[in-house]
Amino acid sequence: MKVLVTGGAGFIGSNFVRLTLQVKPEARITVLDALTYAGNGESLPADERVRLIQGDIADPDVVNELVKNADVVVHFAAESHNDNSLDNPWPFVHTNVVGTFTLLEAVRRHDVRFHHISTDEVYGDLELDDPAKFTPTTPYNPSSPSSATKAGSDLLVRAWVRSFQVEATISNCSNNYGPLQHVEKFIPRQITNIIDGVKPKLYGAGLNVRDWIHVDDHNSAVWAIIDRGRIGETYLIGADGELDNKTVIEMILEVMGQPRDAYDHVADRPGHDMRYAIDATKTREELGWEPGFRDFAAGLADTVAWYREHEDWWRRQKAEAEERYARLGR
Ligand code: NAD
Ligand code: TDX
Repeated sequence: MKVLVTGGAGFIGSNFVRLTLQVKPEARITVLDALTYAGNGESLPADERVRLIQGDIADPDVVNELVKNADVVVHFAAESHNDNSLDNPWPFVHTNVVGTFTLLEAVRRHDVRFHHISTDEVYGDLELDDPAKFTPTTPYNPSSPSSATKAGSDLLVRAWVRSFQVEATISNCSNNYGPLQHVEKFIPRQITNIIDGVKPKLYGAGLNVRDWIHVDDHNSAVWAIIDRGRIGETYLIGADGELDNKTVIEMILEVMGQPRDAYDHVADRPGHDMRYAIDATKTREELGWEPGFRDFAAGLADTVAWYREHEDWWRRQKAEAEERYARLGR
């Protein structure tokens, strides 16, 4: 099986490549990645079954050539950070919308199976006391330029399935944690701050809730969808991991041997979504998928250990990421 992984030098994509080598040892993997600030070739394992092509998913020539030779395209490439989209939305429109369009045109032309990786933030947010969670029929209601461009890309996929019979599926997953995540994101930012002797930074009061899932559980669900999912369907991926940000910061501090209150409150993110929560019943019942990581505290401790052991991997990103936060006042 020839698998084309877009964005495979990023956080979730590189973990997907690693998982694929284990669960599909016969697969040959081509990673197409622009190696933006968020991509790192060193995240990929050195293995003769994996090759990295540096290129832009919005470049039809590069995309056509690679899609033509693939059996399945798994599309992770994206601009993925909300704070950056508030600073400069254009790369989000380029990659998330134009890039996804370019891939869809190529899979349509060459009749190749496509799986689109999306996010729960396309549904907007929930109130803290809302008994409902997001389901595959929740109306789209994105808040930020990042979520709006991801929502736009999902709608393009749906239209290409219906109008052009493209063989595609979509997954919308909740917040991922684990190794190889860029230090701009919430959990790695706090871990690496503490390693550097800097206090963690909590936006606003920290009551916002995210539904945490280990990156390997996200990726095992992606394979379940590619293997057994129905064409044209949307599958939600989540592991019932709701926690507020204040609690997560306190847990990180505790794992790292610091007082639980040794963090700073900083300015809130404009338009900050209050709560995300996934109902993954359809994915569990229809595909027989179950998350393997059920103990967030243990997964967090492993993640802390990974960042302690891989300073050479993240050190290069850290100063630049903190400079961007300093400009945003966060
Ligand atoms: P990431 O920012 O770590 O990685 C994105 C990768 O895409 C990088 O390697 C980058 O170089 C590459 N890329 C960006 N623009 C490109 C372009 N024009 N052409 C080719 N490559 C390009 O992101 P991530 O956290 O790994 O997220 C991957 C996907 O999963 C995204 O679609 C995101 O919306 C989705 N998702 C993420 C989360 C999360 O918690 N991180 C949760 C749900 C869904
Ligand atoms: O320093 C921080 N302090 C803080 O309190 C940072 C960086 C974040 N936060 C808060 C904001 C959010 O409520 O933590 C929460 C998580 O923030 P992010 O890691 O930026 O993730 P989020 O905005 O929830 O978006 C994530 O989930 C949806 C992914 O980054 C997206 O790619 C995915 O689409």
